[in-house]
Amino acid sequence: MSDAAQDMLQEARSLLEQAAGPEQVEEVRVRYLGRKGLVAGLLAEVPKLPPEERPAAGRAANQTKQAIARLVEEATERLAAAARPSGPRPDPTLPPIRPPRGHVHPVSRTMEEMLDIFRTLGFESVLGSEVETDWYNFEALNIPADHPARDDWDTYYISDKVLLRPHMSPAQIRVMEVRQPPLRIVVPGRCYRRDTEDARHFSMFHQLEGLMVGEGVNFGDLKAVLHIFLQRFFRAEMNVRFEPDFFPFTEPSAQVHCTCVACRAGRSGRSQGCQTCSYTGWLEILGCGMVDPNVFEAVGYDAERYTGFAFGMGIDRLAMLKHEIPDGRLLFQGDLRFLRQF
Ligand code: 2NL
Repeated sequence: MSDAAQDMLQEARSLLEQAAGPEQVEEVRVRYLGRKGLVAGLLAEVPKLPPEERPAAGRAANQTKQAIARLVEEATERLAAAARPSGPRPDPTLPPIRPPRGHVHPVSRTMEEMLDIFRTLGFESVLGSEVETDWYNFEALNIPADHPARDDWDTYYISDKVLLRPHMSPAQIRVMEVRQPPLRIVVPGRCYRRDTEDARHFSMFHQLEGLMVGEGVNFGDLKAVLHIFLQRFFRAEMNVRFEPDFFPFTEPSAQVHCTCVACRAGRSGRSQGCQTCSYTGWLEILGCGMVDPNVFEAVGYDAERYTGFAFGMGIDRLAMLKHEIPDGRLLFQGDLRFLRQF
């Protein structure tokens, strides 16, 4: 093969090896094998040579042409192979891969269940803000600045007069400010308290408060609503016990106890109790009372005409009792091995 033909083949080979796509291979093919390409130029030179050199030159030119054509084919095949997906082909008859599906958190579920029960008793649910002012958190609730009861709700302050709510009452005050009785509302949500965390105390927790205001609303109504609620929530017959207590915003106030849901001592004939009820047979389940007239005055209600009751209970605590969760911190640590059980 002539030097010129040799060089041409070498050059074409190196260009084809570097080709990164079919367009580049095609460019090389046109450059060498096209009608006006370099190989055609080589062949056109043959008749101009002395007669004895023509056969060899012609053979060299034709061999170069075939060699480059083969290289072009190889390069095309190499690029096609690289572009083909590797591994097994997808099977379109298989069911689709579904993204993992989450589910409702046990505290949210408990909250929904509670709201459902109160809804059947005529209570609508209302939401409020987690950041509230001193007025809604304390002043309107008959807790003046120097009152020792403030210590019970010591919480996180954002400024002198703005703080994270330590209970759900602010949302209820806001509803009373803009609506007249009769009123039946429940407000669920997150609250904050400065607390040392343990199995039953958290600096963030969920509470549900309720309020009923109207003419002639009395303590008997309060007892009936709470008794019905507890029996529906725990799906069991329950004894309830009201014990005098104190809250600045209710008078009289009571602490409500109910049959221990873990051992049902008292209702089952057993009387020993268990660890959950500290061997008393009773669970301290919520606080309540008749709304203090000072609260009605703060929101502009006629305290001579209207009476009402209010109550508050921990949603996390009810979820723990219902599902026998021994340590409430499990609810908020986000460990899916725990949460997937609900
Ligand atoms: C408890 C007790 C309670 C209330 C909350 C309330 C709200 C207004 C007016 C009067 Cl707007 N009272 N809320 C009343 C009694 C008890 O919660 O032990 N919570 C964990």
